[in-house]
Amino acid sequence: MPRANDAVEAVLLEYADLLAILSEDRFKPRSYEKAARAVGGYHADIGTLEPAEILKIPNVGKSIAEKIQEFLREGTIETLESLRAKIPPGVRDIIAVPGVGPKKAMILYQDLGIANIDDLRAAVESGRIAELKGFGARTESNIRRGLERLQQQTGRALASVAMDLAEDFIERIRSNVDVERIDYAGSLRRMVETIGDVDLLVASDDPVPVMDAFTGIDIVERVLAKGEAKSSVLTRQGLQVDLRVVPAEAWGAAMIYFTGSKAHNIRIREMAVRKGLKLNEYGLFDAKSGTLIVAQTEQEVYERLGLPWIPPTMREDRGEVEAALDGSLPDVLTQKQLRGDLHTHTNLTDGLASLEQMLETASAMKYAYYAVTDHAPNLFMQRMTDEKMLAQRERLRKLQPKYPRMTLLHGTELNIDPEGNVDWGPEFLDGFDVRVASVHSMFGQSKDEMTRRIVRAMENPYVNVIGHPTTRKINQRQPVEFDLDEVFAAAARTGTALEVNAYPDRLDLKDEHIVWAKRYGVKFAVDTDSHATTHLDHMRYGVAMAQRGWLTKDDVINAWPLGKLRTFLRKGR
Ligand code: DGT
Ligand code: CA
Ligand code: CA
Ligand code: ZN
Repeated sequence: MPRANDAVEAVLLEYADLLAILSEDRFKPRSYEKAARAVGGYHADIGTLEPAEILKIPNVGKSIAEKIQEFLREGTIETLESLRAKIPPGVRDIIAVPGVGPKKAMILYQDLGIANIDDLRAAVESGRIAELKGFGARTESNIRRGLERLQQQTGRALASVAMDLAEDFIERIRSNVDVERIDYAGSLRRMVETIGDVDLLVASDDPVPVMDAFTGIDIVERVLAKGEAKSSVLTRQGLQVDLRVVPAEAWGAAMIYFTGSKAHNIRIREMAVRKGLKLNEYGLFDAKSGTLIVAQTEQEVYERLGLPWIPPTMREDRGEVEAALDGSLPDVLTQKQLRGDLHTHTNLTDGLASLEQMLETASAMKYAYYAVTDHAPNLFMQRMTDEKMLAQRERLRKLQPKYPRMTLLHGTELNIDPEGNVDWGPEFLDGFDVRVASVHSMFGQSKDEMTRRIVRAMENPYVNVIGHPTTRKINQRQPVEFDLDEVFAAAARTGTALEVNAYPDRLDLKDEHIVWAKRYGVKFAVDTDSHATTHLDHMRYGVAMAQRGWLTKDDVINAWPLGKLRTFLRKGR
């Protein structure tokens, strides 16, 4: 079962949005939003907590705790219902349009009766918005652009969202019917950064009960199609899930077919044809006689085509088939090869968990080293001071004996200012084991300025890793612009690693950029940027992105033994 935390997070976020639209209080919505994030990232299942324990969740005060309990007990919150009664649900969607915001959404609703995105689109087209008091032509064109961006985004879910959903479906189907095999395929298995729909594959000789179990799951909103071989449903969160039932004997061929990508499939099907074979979802056949040759495992099918097994994350027809043929397919990074995480936060800044909680969770991941990298002072919201940083270092040293197998590294996440400088001078920086540096402000600089800014930061002999280099947030914020060739060349030259940030909204650098940077000899750090204990598990998304970028353990500094890592971090100082 999924944790109740997700449902509570969603309901508190809705509460925050509705308050932002309806109340004059600027702080209250923010406190609900913070509580929502805290619950979402909390290590324990909130459904199992006693009231006193709920109060211990960061950012959850008495009033919010009571609402959470009411929700867990009743399935809803009375005061939320009364807020919901005041405005149509579509108004909440409007505040998600870049350029609108809660106050404007309320005016649009009150003055023009705009109650959903479609109304808003019509109003923009008719020019009515520019005439509204306090809006004007500029706001209207901002909203128009916001709507366009929204259109590009909708329909594709974050890989993490799709993964949680897929795993939930798999578990529920398994607990209801006896299936020989069940797994996810499609773009999710290839770990593309966003997912159009989830594709599930089941091996069974008895499809009817499987389909019944699938379409009967309570998070299914609508059944789009139901047959013996294939069914499709729409979930309540609006994501489509396809399920296909195949005979167990054809599992491997079906997995290859439905994992895709389409381009990869076409490539290997052509290879089959040239060998006088025929490849489809039922197996690999002799083209003339139609006799089945192999179908049961992916391995067998690839092998018969003269290829090694190709990891799903590489099946994009980006040269993997050619590389496999000439024996140069790299052994891409695996999660087991990672020896540590070099970018994580605690509640000393904006993390949700204490240092002790983060270390406990990290040690369960069997890391050989682990870096704590809380935000440096120039991110003013985080109220960091030199004293706090030094006190944390002291605390970390005291905790070290508890973890004989995991070396605790003290680091920080520096802020790269518009000129490329960072928070501290050499003396203070020297006290850290590792320093990540990231752009957290002035995203709108020109391409030249941004290039100079990042290169300058990398030339700092203490900056080891550039955190989330393009600062994009998938479906939320565009990447900043810089000259990729110049930055990648400088990263290689200065011995600065570029991050592959595993946080599912970021995935930054992304696959194409990784491939590109690797050609310059850049080294990478695959990090979670965790702000909660549950985030440490996001490493899988970073590993997948690294695989999609064809990285091996030699390219990734946190796959190296500590001694080699330490040498890299010294940057020749
Ligand atoms: P998505 O859902 O847009 O994120 O991307 P995919 O790759 O999951 O695409 P989807 O769901 O349409 O199909 C799943 C896989 O099934 C796809 O990767 C390859 C295979 N497939 C689907 N339709 C075709 C087809 O017409 N020809 C071939 N060769 N393969 C197909
Ligand atoms: Ca799909
Ligand atoms: Ca599909
Ligand atoms: Zn960070």
